[in-house]
Amino acid sequence: MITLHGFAYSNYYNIPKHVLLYKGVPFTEDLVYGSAEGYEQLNPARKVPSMTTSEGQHIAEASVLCEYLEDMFPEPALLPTDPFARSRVRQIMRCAELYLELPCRRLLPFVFTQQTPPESLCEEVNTMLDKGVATLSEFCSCDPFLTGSEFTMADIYVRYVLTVVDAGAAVLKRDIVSEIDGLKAWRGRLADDAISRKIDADVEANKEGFFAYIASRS
Ligand SMILES: N[C@@H](CCC(=O)N[C@@H](CS)C(=O)NCC(=O)O)C(=O)O
Repeated sequence: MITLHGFAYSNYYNIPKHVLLYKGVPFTEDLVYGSAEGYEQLNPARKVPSMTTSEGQHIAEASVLCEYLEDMFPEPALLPTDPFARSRVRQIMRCAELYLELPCRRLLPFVFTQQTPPESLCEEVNTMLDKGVATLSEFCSCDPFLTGSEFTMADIYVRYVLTVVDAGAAVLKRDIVSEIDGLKAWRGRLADDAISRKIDADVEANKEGFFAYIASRS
């Protein structure tokens, strides 16, 4: 059986977890933080999530896990069959990560410590966020799903990307979700789903443990 390693407070962990639940693939969860002894054998980069396949192979990187799961368990599909449509799903995922998640992640230390980030960092992050907003505004119809009528991997990916975006962009007094037409309503629709509700409940249940872990490391 597949084992998903990581912790529920991680937005990246929740991406393959949502995919596994959506596809109905049986899996077990291994609650572990990246600094745990031996974790480097699962992922040398010590990032969460990682996954162990039924054959005992280890894989890491959230988007790579998603692609693996799509290859291994094609139904229900999370990628369209048309190559261009598939590339659009991947482009949304990539741009949401590069231009929204990763820049906002740079602000998390300031969120956690309630300190003001340097102006130069804010400017860099704002520039990247503008690129992300432009891309998602251009390519997401949000009607009802990001790319239109089909629910895809992009819907899952962006849902969890946005948790870090909310936290980071708040420091800049930006509400990225409101800057992209239709995204707020799309987000509400997705949240009102049994899998999303389960994952959100698991996040809440791990909150105390996660902050205790962070405190133990500082
Ligand atoms: N590129 C990685 C990023 C994963 C990532 O940043 N995970 C965070 C938790 S949300 C982590 O492991 N942080 C620990 C660290 O950076 O040491 C992926 O797509 O899986």
